[in-house]
Amino acid sequence: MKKTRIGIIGAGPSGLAQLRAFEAAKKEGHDVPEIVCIEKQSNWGGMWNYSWRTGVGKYGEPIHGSMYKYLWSNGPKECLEFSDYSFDEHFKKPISSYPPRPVLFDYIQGRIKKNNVRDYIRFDTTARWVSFDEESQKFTVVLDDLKIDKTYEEEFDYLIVASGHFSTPNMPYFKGIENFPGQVMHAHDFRGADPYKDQNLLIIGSSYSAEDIGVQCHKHGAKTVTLSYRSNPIGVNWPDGIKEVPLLTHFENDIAHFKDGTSEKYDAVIMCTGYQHKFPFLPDEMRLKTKNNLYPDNLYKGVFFNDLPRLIYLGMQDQYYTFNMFDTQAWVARDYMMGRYKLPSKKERRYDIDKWLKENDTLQSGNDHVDFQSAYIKDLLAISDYPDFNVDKVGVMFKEWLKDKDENILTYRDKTYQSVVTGTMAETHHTEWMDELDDSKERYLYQNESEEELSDT
Ligand code: FAD
Ligand code: NA7
Repeated sequence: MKKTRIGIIGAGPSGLAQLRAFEAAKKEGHDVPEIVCIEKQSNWGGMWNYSWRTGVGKYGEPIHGSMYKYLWSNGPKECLEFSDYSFDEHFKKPISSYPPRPVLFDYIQGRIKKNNVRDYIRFDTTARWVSFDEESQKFTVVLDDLKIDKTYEEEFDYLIVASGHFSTPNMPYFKGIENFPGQVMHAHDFRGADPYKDQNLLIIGSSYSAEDIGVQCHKHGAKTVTLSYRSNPIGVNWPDGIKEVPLLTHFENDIAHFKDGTSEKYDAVIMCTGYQHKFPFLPDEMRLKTKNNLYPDNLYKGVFFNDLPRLIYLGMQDQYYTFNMFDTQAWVARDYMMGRYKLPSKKERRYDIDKWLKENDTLQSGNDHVDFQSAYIKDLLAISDYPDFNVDKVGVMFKEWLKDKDENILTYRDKTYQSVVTGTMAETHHTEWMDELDDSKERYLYQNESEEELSDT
C-alpha cells in the first residue's frame, strides 16, 4: 500500500514542531507517513534565522525575516520551553530568563539536530501554488527549486501550513507621508537601532514591535522616541526619552501632527503596525482569513481548517505561548494524520469554534488573554501525548511578566523565573540588560568563564 504523504510548508518553529512530533512517534515504534517539508530560506528556524537582507533575497523572493540585531526574548524563556527538551538539557547549565535571539535559535536547533529531520527538508524551495482534488482527496503543490530555477509538483494527502504570519507588513497611509524627508519603513525591515542614534524617532503602533523597537532605540542612543497609538497606549512607566501620544493625523514635511493637536519634528518613522496573514500560495477557498488574534475563525482546535480538515494550519494565533504551543498543536495534528485522533462532524467542530470565539470576544485585560491561551493549551494537551507541563504555573509567570513590564520596561529582562520542566531557577545574567550591548551567543554564554580565566592568569 502506498504510504500517506504529508507536506509541510515552512521550517520555522511550527514546521519543526511537526517534524519533531512525527519523530517522537517513530521513536515509539510507530510507522510514520512520508514527510516533505518545504522551506524557502537556506536554513531552518523561520523568524529566528536572522537575515541582514531586506526586500528580496538572493533568488528574488520576498524576505521572510522580521527579526533584528540586539533582539532579546520579549517574554521569559520559561514560558516557551519545550516540555520534551529543556534548556538544562541543551545548555547544560542554568541561563537567564531572557536570552538574546542567537541563544534561542541555538536552543531550537539543538532539539531538532538530535534527529535526522534535516533530511526531510527541501531548502531554497518555495511553495508557489496549492490545489485540492475532491475526488482523489489529494493536494497538488507547485514548488520552485530556487537554486536550479526549476518548477515541479508534489502530491500530498495532508498539507500543513506553517509559513508564519509576522512577515507581510500592514502598512497604513498617513496624509503627507509621501513628502516626509527622512526614512519611513515598516518594522519588518528594521534590522537594529544603530541608524537611529541621536535621532528623533516616531513609531506608530502600541503593541510588541512598537514597545521593543522603541525601547531598543532608546537603549542604543536615539535622542527621543515617540510612540503613537491608535486604540490604547501601551501605558507603562516610560523613562525620560520615550513618550506615548495619540494617533498621528498627518505630516507637513518633517512635522508630524497628532490627534490631540500637538505636533513635532522627526528624523525617521517606523510603522510598527502589525502584519497580514498572507498565503500567496493558497487559493481563496483554502486561505485562512483573519486578523492577528488569539482564536482565528474557521480553525477547529486552532489548527484544522473547518471546510477541509486535511488542511492544517500551525501557529496562526497571536502568541503569548510560542514554541510549546506549536508543539501541542503539532502533536494533535500528527495524531489526526496518523488516524489516532478522530475529528467530530463539521457541525460539531463549528459549534466548538464558536464557543471559543464567543469567549475570545469577552476578553479585556492582558491577564484575560493569558488565561484564554492557557485554557487553549490545556485543551490540546488533553487530547495528545505531548509531555504534560504545568500550564497554570506558566500562566502565573506570564502575568508576573506583564507586571514586571508595567513596573519597569527597562529592567524587566533582568528578572528570573523557574522552569516548569526541570524546576531549575534561572541565573541572573552577568550584565544588566540596559548595559548589555552585545547580543552574541559567545558573550552571553561564556563571558563569565573567560573573565574568570583572565583573572586567574
Ligand atoms: P516563522 O518563524 O515565521 O516561520 C515560517 C517559515 O515558513 C519561514 O522559515 C519561512 O521562510 C517559511 N515560508 C513562508 N512561506 C513559504 C513558502 N511559500 N514556501 C516555503 N517556505 C515558506 N516569539 C517568542 O517566543 N519570543 C520572542 O521574543 C519573539 N520575538 C519576535 C520578534 C519579532 C520581530 C517577530 C516578528 C516575532 C517574534 N516572536 C517571538 C514570534 C515568532 O514569530 C515565533 O516565535 C515563531 O518564529 C513562529 O514560528 P512559525 O514557524 O509559526 O513561523
Ligand atoms: P500586533 O501585535 O499585531 O500589533 C499591531 C499594532 O499596530 C497595534 O498596536 C495596532 O493598533 C497598530 N496598528 C495597526 N494598524 C494601524 C493603523 N492603521 N494606524 C495605527 N496603528 C495601527 O503586531 P506587532 O508587530 O506589534 O507584533 C507582532 C509580533 O512581532 C509579536 O508576536 C512580537 O513577538 C513581535 P490597535 O491596537 O489595533 O489599534
